Amino acid sequence: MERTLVLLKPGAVQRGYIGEIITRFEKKGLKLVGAKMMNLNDEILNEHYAHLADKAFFNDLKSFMKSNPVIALCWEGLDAVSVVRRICGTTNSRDAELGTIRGDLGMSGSANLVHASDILDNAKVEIKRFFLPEELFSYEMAFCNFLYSTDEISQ
Ligand code: IDP
Ligand code: MG
Repeated sequence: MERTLVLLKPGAVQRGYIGEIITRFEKKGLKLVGAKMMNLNDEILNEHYAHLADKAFFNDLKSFMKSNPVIALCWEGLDAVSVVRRICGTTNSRDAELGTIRGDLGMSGSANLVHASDILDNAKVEIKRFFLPEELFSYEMAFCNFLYSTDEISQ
């Protein structure tokens, strides 16, 4: 099973979509193994968005991410990284497929409601960036035999 990081960005918190977005991941069958509200600062954002440091929108993006608290979530499941990315949709909400979080709930290429780790190696780094080990939980889902086949559960 993989774990991946999701951030509910300031727009999701302000617009009252925390429940709506969490429900989409829950309904899919992902297991929530970590959740907390946080105020982000330059230190964590400079790391988290290091791949965008040379972009003209970098400072605006950081200001936006600091404008309100975010919700950090860690989801677990088979192929969780790619499954969560597909539930979120492509970066620009106006282009994102209908049925995705960004495609259904947003209009912006920047204020696009959610962050989701893009690949497994980055997910591992990002989960450590946002969660202490004791803030992550391991537990059995009582219905996992109905969510996965026996061979999938062991992956
Ligand atoms: P992702 O969130 O879909 O993985 P990234 O390319 O990693 O997309 O960009 C991180 C975040 O930076 C995006 O989610 C979005 O908030 C912001 N961003 C990306 N491209 C643009 C842009 O062209 N203009 C403004 N903001 C952008
Ligand atoms: Mg990204």
